Amino acid sequence: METFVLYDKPECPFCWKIRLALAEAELPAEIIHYQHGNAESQWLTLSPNKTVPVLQHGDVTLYESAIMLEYIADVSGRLLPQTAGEKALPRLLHRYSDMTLGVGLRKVIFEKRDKPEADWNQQRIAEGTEDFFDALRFLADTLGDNDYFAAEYGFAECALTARLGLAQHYGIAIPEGHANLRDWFQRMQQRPSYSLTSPF
Ligand SMILES: N[C@@H](CCC(=O)N[C@@H](CS)C(=O)NCC(=O)O)C(=O)O
Repeated sequence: METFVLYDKPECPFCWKIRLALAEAELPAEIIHYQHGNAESQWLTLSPNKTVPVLQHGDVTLYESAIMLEYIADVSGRLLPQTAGEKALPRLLHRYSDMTLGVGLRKVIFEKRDKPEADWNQQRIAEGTEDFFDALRFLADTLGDNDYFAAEYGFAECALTARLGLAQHYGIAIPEGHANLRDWFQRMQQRPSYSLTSPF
């Protein structure tokens, strides 16, 4: 199989999700920091959105992480269940991770990242944390007693593991009331893909 090339930023949740997908699908990949040396000028020509991740595979170039997940699933035959109905939930949860869970978390990270603690806006952090906790409730209910969000490891695991990994690093723990989600995250962190892809 031809090697994948991923233009990447370590702490970007979209990039981390793709690193996880590549690792879990056991696809060969070269990870390039998008701002290193020549990579920056190459990357700028590849992404019309000027965002990372960008994924190249042979003559295919992808610049939206949702499409990358679909491509990785198509190429590897992993990460998505078989039927249209079974595929719907992991796709929806992946979207939920980016569009809903990510909103509160982003507020907290942008407030804390690269700033001394004395400059943090605590109200903004509290608001972001509350939004994040609100979004977690739906995930805990959806997971229930299952090992994975779908029948097996897939899109939801890649997307949510990256978000929860970032949350943990920036001081937000999954509330104790969501024991199922805490256990799920612990299991995700024990997988080889986590240590292989974590920026922390
Ligand atoms: N919808 C895009 C969003 C990607 C995105 O927002 N990436 C951010 C980093 S997390 C980015 O590249 N920002 C510009 C920069 O860092 O220079 C995707 O899913 O791939």
